[in-house]
Amino acid sequence: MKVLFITSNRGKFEEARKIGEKYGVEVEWKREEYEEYQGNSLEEIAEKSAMVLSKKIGEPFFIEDSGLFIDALNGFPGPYSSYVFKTIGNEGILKLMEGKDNREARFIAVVAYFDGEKISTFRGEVKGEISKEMRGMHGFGYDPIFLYDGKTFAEMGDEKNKVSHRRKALENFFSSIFNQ
Ligand code: ITT
Repeated sequence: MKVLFITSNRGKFEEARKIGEKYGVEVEWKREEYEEYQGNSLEEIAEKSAMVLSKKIGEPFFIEDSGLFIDALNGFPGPYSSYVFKTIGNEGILKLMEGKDNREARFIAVVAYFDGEKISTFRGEVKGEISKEMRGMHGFGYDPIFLYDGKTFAEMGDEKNKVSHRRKALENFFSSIFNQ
């Protein structure tokens, strides 16, 4: 079974491809920037963006919207994670976190799947902490500053794929759509 993943982010695609393999799903990359609908929740953004894309793409596809939510910053950068990463990056986040005792954070991923007729969404979440400095060479985005069980996601390599928010969202998605 093949399914199209529309994303501009190679890191996301690589992670999804490996997870798909375990489900016998071949995840095919359609590298495309699309206009991301703005909204207050990842579900709203993913669903509305998929709706716009479905008018253009005639076959089944999924997109995934994700973000880092930091407790001490009231959930920032949340739905703005992509923009914040491109502007202030990991160094900027570490600066904002200087002097903060509560370093708890969550990654959340929402998959929106268009089956040719309707859109369904699937969610995944992982809890961790913001590190004090960047560590590790693997992964992408905020991985070097996201601590899970004493290691950053960027230090975990493929181990990250066992516990990530994307893994959980995709598992929900693959198991409910392709495992029937
Ligand atoms: P799309 O084309 O799929 O939208 P994007 O990179 O713009 O790709 P998002 O809008 O979902 O993705 O923004 C998510 C941001 O959060 C982006 O900067 C990612 O680098 C970061 N992010 C998401 N998942 C991550 C993960 O597993 N590890 C590290 N950073 C992550």
